[in-house]
Amino acid sequence: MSTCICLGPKRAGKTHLLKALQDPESIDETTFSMPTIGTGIYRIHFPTKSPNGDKNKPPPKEAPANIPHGGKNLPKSIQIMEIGGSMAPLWRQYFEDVKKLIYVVDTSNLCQISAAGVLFYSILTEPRLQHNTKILLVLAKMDYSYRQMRNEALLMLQMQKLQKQIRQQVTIVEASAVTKVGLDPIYDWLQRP
Ligand SMILES: Nc1nc2c(ncn2[C@@H]2O[C@H](COP(=O)(O)OP(=O)(O)O)[C@@H](O)[C@H]2O)c(=O)[nH]1
Ligand SMILES: [Mg+2]
Repeated sequence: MSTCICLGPKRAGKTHLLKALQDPESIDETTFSMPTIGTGIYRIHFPTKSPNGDKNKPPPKEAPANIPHGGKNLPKSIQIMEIGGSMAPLWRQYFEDVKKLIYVVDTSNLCQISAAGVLFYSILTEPRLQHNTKILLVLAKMDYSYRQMRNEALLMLQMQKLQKQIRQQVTIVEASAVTKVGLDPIYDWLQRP
């Protein structure tokens, strides 16, 4: 079975982001996540896009999501596996048949960001992720005023150099689990085949 996995350094914001995607209301600036030990599984239901409804709200569990997206048969939910940051040496065990890979970087953590780029590079050069894996880079915690701006963050991650050396197309989204910025493009990316 093909999978979607979420990776990134410790405390980058993976759990917060996945919980916010599951239920935007469950996260605010006071929410605290314990470090993920091992792995965690999140089933994310895509919000139905009604013209006047709250786009960020996932559909109620029972009601069928009956608004097809442009007539296409897009999935209504997706399962994502978070692999805890402390498991980085073991990430490779999970690289079999990965369809989508989300890499989360904390833009407010200057000490971590360069190392996060090195780790990202080592993932993208992994042979099993060369062909059918779609990559999403999430610049997380964009609500912090002292975060790195998009361009600085990409510079510190050495994205330009990295994109020249890898085959995969990397989609980049700025996001915050607190303000919900960026959740919509992430839903779209997850839902696309
Ligand atoms: N302000 C803010 N803080 C966040 C956000 N995401 C995560 N955090 C904080 O960072 C901590 C670690 O996040 P967590 O999701 O557990 O990181 P993980 O180790 O990558 O799963 C959380 O306890 C929050 O305090 C965000 O979008 N905005
Ligand atoms: Mg976690």
